[in-house]
Amino acid sequence: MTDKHIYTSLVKAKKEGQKKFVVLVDPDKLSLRNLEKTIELAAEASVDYFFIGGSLIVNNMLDETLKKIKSVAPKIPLILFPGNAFQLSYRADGLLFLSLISGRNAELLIGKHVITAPYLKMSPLEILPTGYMLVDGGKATTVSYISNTSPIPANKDDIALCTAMAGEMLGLKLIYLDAGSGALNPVSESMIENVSGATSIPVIVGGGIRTPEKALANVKAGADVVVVGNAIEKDPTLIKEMAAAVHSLNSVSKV
Ligand code: 1GP
Repeated sequence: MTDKHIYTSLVKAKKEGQKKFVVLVDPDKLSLRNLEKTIELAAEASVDYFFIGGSLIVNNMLDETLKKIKSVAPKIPLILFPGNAFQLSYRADGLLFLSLISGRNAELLIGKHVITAPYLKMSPLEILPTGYMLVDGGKATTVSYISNTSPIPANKDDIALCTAMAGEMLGLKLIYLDAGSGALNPVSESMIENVSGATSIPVIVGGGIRTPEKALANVKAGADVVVVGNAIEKDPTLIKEMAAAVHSLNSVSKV
């Protein structure tokens, strides 16, 4: 366990205008060799966190992946981003306890949470209650299919804003705006601006971010945390530029 204060550090960073960059690792998609390279590059680029998860983890690599990351980059906290209730491992530091607030599937709003609560209560993981909002990214996603929910239309900033406000009022601690893995269109800057302007909790943004320019535009629009998965799986060397783009605002705000 490297960090038991993930949420405290996220809130502090938000207050100070320090932006965080996350590499999402889907244990199903990376070979162990690629994984090692990705972790080394992430450590060099001062990536802030790893999110570990996928909609379906079918190859039983979750524990192996966590073990590998811990051995190569022990200082970067590992946060589970579970696609379902089975994606649990005590090797991680924290867990996004996701409530799919953009959808109307009661199981994913509260049902699965009731089932997993006693296990999580006993676990050493830091639990991070997260309002998860799926936004239309221009193509059907696994999450949308599996969850049997429709995403928020990409141009409906008002729906996103009210959903995030309600999530915060319900006591959720983080908002995650996600266009879905490999989205054709990432979440728009205007939606990010609206959501972050209407809430005071940290806002995580991911899905379809392929360039450092878009990562930078997102933090300028108000994202506190930027998550990239697919683009880095395809080209791990992107990590450096992506992290630098997100962190570039940090030095500006420190001056
Ligand atoms: C998906 O937000 C993540 O849930 C990351 O998406 O893989 O498209 O970067 P990408």
